[in-house]
This record gives sequence, structure tokens and C-alpha cells, in this order.
Amino acid sequence: MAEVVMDPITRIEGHLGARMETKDITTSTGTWTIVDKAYSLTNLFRGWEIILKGRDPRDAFFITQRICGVCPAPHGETAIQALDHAYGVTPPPAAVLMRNILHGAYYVYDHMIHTYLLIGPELGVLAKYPPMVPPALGKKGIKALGLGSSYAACIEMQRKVNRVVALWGGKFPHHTSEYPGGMTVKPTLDRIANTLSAMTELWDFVVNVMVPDLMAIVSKNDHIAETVSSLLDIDFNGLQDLGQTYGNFLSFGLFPDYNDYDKWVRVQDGEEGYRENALIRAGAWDGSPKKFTHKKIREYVKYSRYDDSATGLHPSEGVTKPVKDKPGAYAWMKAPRYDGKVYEVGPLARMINTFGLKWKIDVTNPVNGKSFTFEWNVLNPKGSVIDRVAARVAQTLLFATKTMEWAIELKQFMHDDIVNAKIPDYSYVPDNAEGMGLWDAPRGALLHYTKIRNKKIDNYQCIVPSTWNLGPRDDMDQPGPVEKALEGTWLPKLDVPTIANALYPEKDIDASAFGLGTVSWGDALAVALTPLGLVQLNMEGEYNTTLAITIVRSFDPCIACGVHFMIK
Ligand code: NFE
Repeated sequence: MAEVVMDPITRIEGHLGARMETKDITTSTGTWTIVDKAYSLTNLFRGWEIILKGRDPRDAFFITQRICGVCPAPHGETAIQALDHAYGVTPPPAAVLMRNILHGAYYVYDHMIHTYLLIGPELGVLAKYPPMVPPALGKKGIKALGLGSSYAACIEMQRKVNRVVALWGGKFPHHTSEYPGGMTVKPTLDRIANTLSAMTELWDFVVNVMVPDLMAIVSKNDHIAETVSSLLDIDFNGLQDLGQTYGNFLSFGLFPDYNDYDKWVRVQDGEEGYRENALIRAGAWDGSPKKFTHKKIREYVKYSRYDDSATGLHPSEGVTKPVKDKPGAYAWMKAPRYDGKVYEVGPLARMINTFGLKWKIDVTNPVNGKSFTFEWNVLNPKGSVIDRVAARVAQTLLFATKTMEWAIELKQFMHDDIVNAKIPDYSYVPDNAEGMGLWDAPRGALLHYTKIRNKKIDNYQCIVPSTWNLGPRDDMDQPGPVEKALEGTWLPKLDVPTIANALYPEKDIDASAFGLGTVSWGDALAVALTPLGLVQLNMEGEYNTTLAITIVRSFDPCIACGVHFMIK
């Protein structure tokens, strides 16, 4: 058994590492090193409780958006939903639509950035040089995908869609326009028109670039999987074999229907349900659809750097006592579980809970009448790298279309002043109250809980997507989703000449000519190689970790968000 450490894992948000214990398996084609046990190292403590405790409860909307520069908007939304709930107010139809438009546009930005800027280079790499294959295979004509031009175009598209978020948010990141029970912006014709024109361009990008890029990845993957399988005489399906978890998928729901907001709220009250009138449903899929209730959520800390008294608690009762040197603990995240089981959250969870294992997304751009159909059969019902990417692409298409539809629907409320529920006045804060916000951020199910005492925050808690996906083992010793996804992954051992040839297959390299024989393979080199979309090495440079790191990235980790925080 060897220990392989990937730390830092780059091209994600925050400070993540993974420690892997290996074992060797022998097949007819040779001996391979695979991951036996994996440990997700969330190397960050942030202490937001110190900032939030004793504050005006409304500040949570502004402050929690600073948890993360990637997903500020969902934290704002979830904080505001917790405040709506605590205030006992529901937003009027125009406010529900404007919130949906703001977050619909935000989602397009977020899923696009992951598809191209964060995991995109990997998918090109895998298509070009599947790392377990001898570099010689690379010379047999497997070509790069040429995703580079889409990568550059995505940066410009991102700018355009973030303008839409700012139209409704006042600014982005860290929008300012939501208020308990509603919005502080008005539905105006210029906002609606600008939204429609920008989203039409984005819709074209999704249909003409993003979906074809996904299909190109699929077809190259099929080709590689076939080649690898026949050359090595193994059963290998490529990206669909990589990164499976437990087959349990959790979502809280997203984009409520303004005509039926009660159904949305009842789930905040603890009722079991699907929020089926929302565009994305709540659910706890475990092979078949199951209703969701937040009452089944618990957090465990056996392997987390928190006092054991915090274990097994519902978020409304949680305690956080950090213990820096706790024996056996290896994470700053807690381990959230649903009904005692491990659930994956995120784009795939949303799609499966809403559409099952076969998706047919028929959309029509309401501005110009262009139609498009996206179809996908989930390739691995336990989850995989390619299914997660496909789910993001499907949602980008769906949400880009819906954002336009909501903007058109909003026109009927344009001359309406009712963008806020009735609360006594803008300075009103309830004396004592509790509220639960349940939303889905791009990386998955997001929960904020606020407890107000004497008009101040007495207790605030978040359970965020990356905590579900990247958290450590729980008290029952069940590995978290990413840990589970890593186990069984191939980690081919490489020597320096092999690495050199993998990097530059067109040249028959004498490694010493590059001075590679004398390079110290530290994390700096691993980091440097990663953005080039080439072979990724563990810190000692002995193992090729490209597959492992691709699996981790397919979850779109965010450690800044995921490190649990709590105020009491
Ligand atoms: Ni910081 Fe986030 C999202 C939230 S989560 S990116 O999406 O909430 O891990």
C-alpha cells in the first residue's frame, strides 16, 4: 500500500486536498495501482459565526454572499428565503419572477464557467491522452477536441450573462436587491428588453456551442473507451465509469411557481414533498423518487475537527465547537447525511429528481421561435463524470430558456407596484423567530437556518452543497460522495521518461534533454501542468492522478462554501 496525496487540488474554489491509499491489482495486462481508500481533506476553517452573531438578521443576506465569490447569489437567495420564512411573508408574483430571472441568469454563468473553465481542460485531456494508456497510443491519431475557442468564447458569454444578473441585482457579484418578502427593484421595460436580448445570444451559444461540445466529448470518449478496452483487454467505458457514488441523489428544489407558492413554503415548514410545481423538484432519489423533508437531515463529526457533542444533530439544534487537534479527524467540514445515508447533491441530483434517468428537454426561444431538443439517458445511475457534465449543459439550456419566459411573463406586472409582501415597514424585524431557507445552488442543495432572538441573530447555520459532496466519513464510517467516487480509480505509476513522452508525444524524448530527471516534482509543477491540460501528478510525481483529479472536479468543489459554519 502506498499513500498518494493530491494537495492542493487546483482549478476549484478553495483549499482542498485528497489523500489516497492505494492497492495493486493484477490483470492479464499487468499490475495496476488503484485507489483503495480516499480521504477528502477540507483544509480550511473560516469562522463566519464570529462575524454574524448578534447582527441584524437582515445582514445575513449581504454577509453570507461573501462566503463565496463563485456562488454569492444562491447564498443571498437562501438567506432571504430563511428570512421570508422567519418573517412569515411570501413574495408577490412579480418578486418571485424577478428572483427567478436573476438566479436563472446567474445559473447560466455558473454552469458555463464549470463546463469550460474548470473541468473543460480535463475533458480535452482525457480525449487526447487517456492517462492509463501508453503514450504511444497518443501517436495513433487521437486528436485534441479543440475546445480552446469555446473556452475563450465562454469568457465573453459570462460577461454578458452577468450583466443580466446585475440588471436585477443592482450589481454582481454580491447583489443587493432582495428583501424579506420581495425585491427592491421594479419590473421595467428596459430590464425586460435587455434580459431578452442578452439571453437570446446566450441561448444561441448553448445550442450551437455548448451542446455540440458535449456531444464531441461523448464521441471521443466512446472512441477512447473502445480503443483502451481492446488494447488492454479490459472492460472500460471511459468517463461514464469514472466517479460513481451511491446512487442516492438529493435536491431541495429550485425556481418556484408564483401561482402556487404555498407548496414551496410548506417544505420549509418541514412537510415531506417534491415541491413539484417548481421548475426543479425537491427529492431524495435512492433508485426511485422519494419525497424530501428537511427533518431527515443530520450532521456528523466523528472525523471532523469539531467536538463530538455536535454529532447527529438537525441543523436547527447544531453546535459547533472547533477542536483543532482532534485525534482521527481529518476535515474541517462536517458530514451531512439524509436519513442516515450518503447523498450526492448537484446538477445530476437535480436532473434525476426532476426528470428521472431519461431527460428530454424541449425548448423554444420565446423571442425568435427557434426550437431545440436535448436528450440524455443517464449513462451511470450511480453518477459519473460525463453525466454530471451533461446535467450542467441540460440545465444551462433549460434555465436560459426559462429566464426569457419569466421575463415575458413579468410584463403583466410592469405597472404594478406590488414587489414586496406587506411588512410593517422597512425597519421591521421580528422580536423572536426562526426560518429555514431551502434552495439549490449550482453545486447542489443549500440550507440556511436563522434563529432570531431579541431582533438579533442568535444562531445561524448553513449546510452547503460542497459539504454534502466533499465532507468526510460519518459516525457510521460511510465515506462521503467524493471519497466514494475516488475509490477504485486507476493511478498509473509513471517514471520521468514516461511523463516526458506523455507531455510531448510527437517527439521521441530523451527525458534528460529536458532536465526532467533532475526536476523536483513538487506541487508547483503539478499546478503548472494542470492548466495546460496535461498529465497531472501527485506531489512526488510518481503517480498520474489525472483521472482522480477529474473525478473530484466533476463535483465542482467549493471549499470556501463547504466548510461548515454556525453561530450559536
Ligand atoms: Ni462557493 Fe456554492 C454553489 C453554494 S457551494 S460555490 O453552487 O452554496 O459548495
